[in-house]
Amino acid sequence: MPVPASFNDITQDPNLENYIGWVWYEKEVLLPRRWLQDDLNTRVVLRFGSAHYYSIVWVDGVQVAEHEGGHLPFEADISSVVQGSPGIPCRITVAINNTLTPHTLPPGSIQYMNDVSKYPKNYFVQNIKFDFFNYAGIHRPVVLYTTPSVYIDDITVTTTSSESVAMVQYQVSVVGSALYSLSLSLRDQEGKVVATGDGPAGELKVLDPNLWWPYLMHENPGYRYSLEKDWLGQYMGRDIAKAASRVSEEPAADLFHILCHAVSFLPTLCKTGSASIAQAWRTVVSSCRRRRTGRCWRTSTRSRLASAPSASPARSSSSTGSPSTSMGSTSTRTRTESFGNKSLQHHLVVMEELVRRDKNRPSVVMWSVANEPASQLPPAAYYFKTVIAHTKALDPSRPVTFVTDVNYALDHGAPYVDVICVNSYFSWYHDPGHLEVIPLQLTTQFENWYKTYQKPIIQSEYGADSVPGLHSDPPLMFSEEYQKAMLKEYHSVFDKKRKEYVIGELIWNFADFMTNQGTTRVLGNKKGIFTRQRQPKSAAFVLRERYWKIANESS
Ligand code: BDP
Repeated sequence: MPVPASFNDITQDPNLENYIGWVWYEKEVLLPRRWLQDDLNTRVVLRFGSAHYYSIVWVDGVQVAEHEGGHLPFEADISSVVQGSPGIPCRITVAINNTLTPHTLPPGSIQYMNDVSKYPKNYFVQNIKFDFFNYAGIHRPVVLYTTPSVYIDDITVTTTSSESVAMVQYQVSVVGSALYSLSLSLRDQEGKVVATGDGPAGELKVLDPNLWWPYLMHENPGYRYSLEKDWLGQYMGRDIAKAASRVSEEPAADLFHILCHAVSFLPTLCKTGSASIAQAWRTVVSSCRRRRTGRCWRTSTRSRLASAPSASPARSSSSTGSPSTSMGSTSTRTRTESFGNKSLQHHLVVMEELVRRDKNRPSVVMWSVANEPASQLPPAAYYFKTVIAHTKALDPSRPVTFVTDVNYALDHGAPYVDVICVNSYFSWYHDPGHLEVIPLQLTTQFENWYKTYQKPIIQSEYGADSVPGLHSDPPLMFSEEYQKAMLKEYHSVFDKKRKEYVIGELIWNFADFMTNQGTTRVLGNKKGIFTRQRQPKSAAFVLRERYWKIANESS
């Protein structure tokens, strides 16, 4: 099986496509001799970009890692296993289980079908209520790398800025020795040093900073500074390491109002499942730039981010959002169970992993901890209070939210978010075919949320399926014309509320994507404004025109 890849989409075997349970990967690798000479104090690390869902890793039969969670990186120091055996290949074995339970993120459950008159013996199905195909396997690259045994484990950079000065706070965590020296230089895009600092924590001052702007908004968008660390570590009296590394740092601006017009995104590609994430992103960025269809992405469910709210993989089941989707219903018991302590503890760890991976990406503007959870259930209050407080403690510099589709009066999580993110499907799941109800229902939705919480609101999903090439005049559901007409109705309300408290609109979805099979899904979800092959539908041109107009108004 190729790595990285979703094993589901690689062959034509339906059993592999729908496989649930343990899969095994194994590979022998010959490590460079210079990594394995003890006196160099080399630390050898095995890193997985992500593996879905629960993984156990062995090197030469010795267990080196165990990881729960399908979307974030994990790694293991394997030095003690591989040191001292130069010239002998080491065997890396990985067991991965993609079974979802009420405590995984996203949650799911296994249902055994015991009626032998209907199903073969030991027959079971995985019940999920989220709307994407549960791709599995080693989804991101696996790498072996080395560091000295004194090494930089983590770096945190935060910025504040005004027109004439930017402050860059940094914190560098060095592991392996208390004896080291560290100096930092901040370089501008032309390579000129604009500020320097010493020691593991401090503040750099940049006069007349070039602030970062999204493209379309500025003649010099995406300006980047580089933070270069030069350090010398000492271990047992010996100099063992000298390293320089770079992170990008872009002084952030308060961009919400002007930024948040674009797409929600599920990073799957045609026939590559959830893998090839770099390529998936390249196509999103390229489509959005070249076709001018957005400058902000809400990354949903798979938690890789761009200039947008970043999402944890938590997608619970919701009560009201998509009653007609074909995901099979998750019982109230499962949903309540998913708010228990076991799920909560796991969720806190997932947020730690997500924030650790992405906190230094200046284009991440907000963390989202869940999509459409059953936040009408009372245990949601404590659950979201805790997850949101934990995320804020991990990163006090960004707002935190989750995406709701629950009625404003019933939602137990909303009091804890900084920005209300609402999904709604007027004229689709509610009042299907009745485009004329959108203005009234959407206006009421916004006014109710604002009246209750006085917080800024983002419409984090709205949309309609369209089968590319299907046309109808007058616009009927599933035609390209209907998708366009739906947009027009939503946009007229956004335009009225945009000047007040509605600070963003994110259509569902960037591109069509694969889901479980069901009676409302035609080879997947067709709410994309692009096809799965990234070709534009008519709706993409409507959005292009709109975002151009908004960008010009605000520049
Ligand atoms: C929303 C979900 C999204 C679905 C969408 C839909 O958040 O994941 O794909 O509905 O049904 O409620 O198209």
